[in-house]
Amino acid sequence: MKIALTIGASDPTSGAGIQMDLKVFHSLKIYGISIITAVTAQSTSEFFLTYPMPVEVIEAQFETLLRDMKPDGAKTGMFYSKEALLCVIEKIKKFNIKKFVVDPVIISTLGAKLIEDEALKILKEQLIPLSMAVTANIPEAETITGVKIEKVDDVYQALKKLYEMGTSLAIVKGGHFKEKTVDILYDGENFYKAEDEKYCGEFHGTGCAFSSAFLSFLCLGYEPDEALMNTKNFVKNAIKNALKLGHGMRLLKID
Ligand code: PXL
Repeated sequence: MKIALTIGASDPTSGAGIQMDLKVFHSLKIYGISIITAVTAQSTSEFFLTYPMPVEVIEAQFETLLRDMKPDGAKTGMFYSKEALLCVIEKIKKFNIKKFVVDPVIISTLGAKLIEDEALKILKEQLIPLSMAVTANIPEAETITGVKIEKVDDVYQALKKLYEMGTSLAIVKGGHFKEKTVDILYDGENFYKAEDEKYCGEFHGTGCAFSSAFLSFLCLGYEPDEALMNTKNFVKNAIKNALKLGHGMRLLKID
């Protein structure tokens, strides 16, 4: 059985963060393991606080777990602190994780800041160059690349910049466009486009579901363009069947 590692924060709703990633891995028949960088207190309608894990605890999770199990791939989500990020960078290098997907988590759907400013600079300069893929939504791609994205064509420019920052597969998810969703992947040579109709409503955790599904398909041996199409379909179904279980955002249904 393939093993995928998620490195990120706990979301008590299970709608995002490591809980969501583990559900996605399980659904795609991959054994999921996890390392926690921070604990959040949040609901579907309120983001209350972030408690960053002490860096010694993050380090201990890596050393203990990865001495025993070798993941086929890994992804990162929320780091919050600069110390957490620097520790993860060191461990990704040390344990030589090749299939490595970065979900550049910056702000939560409810507007909470999920990364310190100093850490964001390190994410761009030191984490992205280690990655096989970066999965950014439009606001994240704008922040990281400095390209203002107003129409689909602007995405191509942002993708080139993202690729130049050192990833092998730059992905910008276009869920934030009005009539349709367009996800585009750039591998340095070709652009691959996955288009779909857009579902209305406020959903929690689509970015986490996308990045963990994409990593899963890479671990299962799919080529990047096939992995993109499969991921698109997977996330689309989870959004189509989303559940209103709390008072706020709907939660994706992972079967
Ligand atoms: O979707 C980004 C994200 C990642 N990780 C955690 C989150 C969120 C968004 O709320 O809470 C823990």
